[in-house]
Amino acid sequence: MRQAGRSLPEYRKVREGISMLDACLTPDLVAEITAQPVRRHRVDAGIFFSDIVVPLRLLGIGVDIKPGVGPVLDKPVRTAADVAALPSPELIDDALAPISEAVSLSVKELGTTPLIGFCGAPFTVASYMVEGGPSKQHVRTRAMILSEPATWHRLAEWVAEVSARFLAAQVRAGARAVQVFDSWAGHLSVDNYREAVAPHTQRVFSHIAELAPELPRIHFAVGASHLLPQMLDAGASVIGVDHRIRLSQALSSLPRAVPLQGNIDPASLFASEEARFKHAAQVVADGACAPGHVVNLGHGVPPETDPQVLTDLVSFLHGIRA
Ligand code: 1CP
Repeated sequence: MRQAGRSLPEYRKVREGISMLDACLTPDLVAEITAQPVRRHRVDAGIFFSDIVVPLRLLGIGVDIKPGVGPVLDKPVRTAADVAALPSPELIDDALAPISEAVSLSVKELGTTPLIGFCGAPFTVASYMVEGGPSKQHVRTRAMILSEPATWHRLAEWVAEVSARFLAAQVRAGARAVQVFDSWAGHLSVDNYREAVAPHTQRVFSHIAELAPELPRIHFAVGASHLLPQMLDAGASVIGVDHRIRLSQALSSLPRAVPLQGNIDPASLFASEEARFKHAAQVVADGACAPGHVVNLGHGVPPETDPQVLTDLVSFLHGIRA
């Protein structure tokens, strides 16, 4: 999950004096940061150190990740003319070398531990483009879907093409699973999701499925318990589940049984150890209903998390499996 590294002193040390997006485009630094949480916590997979807005930077769009805020764009994309002025998506192929190199180095650094590649899904990335930065309700983006559907579809198609190429580069360079983050899709109704979002996310998944049919394709959103069947339909083979719904409930809402990921409440990292382990054990027991369960938090690691709490949680979870 996002930002496991952010709570680590060794992460803060190597990031000193370098901006987030510059760090993402420095391959040996990416490999080091990707490996840090794996070395320390002994988790079973690493997640590529990058961000969902890195493809925008690669295409020359003015975007920065402001510390303590998140991705911010110089010029929001709000009209048909703004969308028409975006660079052609294929141009990203000429800028992907630092990503391919960073993945290759990360894979080498991780040894036998697999690397998970990722990208942002069209709705979530487009929401940063339309809003101009992080937002609580994504109102302008959802308004565009309602009143300017043609502009919306062109923008979502653009993001899908760019994200798919960014993710495909990671797969070609050795990522062993992919995760598509549609973090903010939970704000959409089922109808809006199905009509305005699913066809574009499907484009991302089908691109990867054609390239590497056997690779697990994880799909994740926050607060999206009502959308899980549609998220599976969009072409995923594993469904990420936040902490709001039991895994058994998530599974029974799906048209077919697939492996699940996630579900440990990030708030449990701040609870007593007894309560945390009890909760984690319940999640693992409930996850046994699915044909597979990638044990994970239901969302990112809060930056103020005590790293030792994560190390001890991983060790507790490995003990359950043994
Ligand atoms: O643990 C890791 O470092 C993994 C790499 C990773 C991933 C998978 C980062 C690094 N970002 C992401 C994905 C990402 N980025 C998502 C989807 C996953 C999720 O929901 O958590 C989203 C929504 C973003 C956008 C983003 N980037 C935010 C959220 C802002 C908001 O709207 O609330 C933030 C804070 C960032 C910055 C960022 N990305 C990654 C890191 C380590 C950081 C923090 C940078 C820093 O402070 O040094």
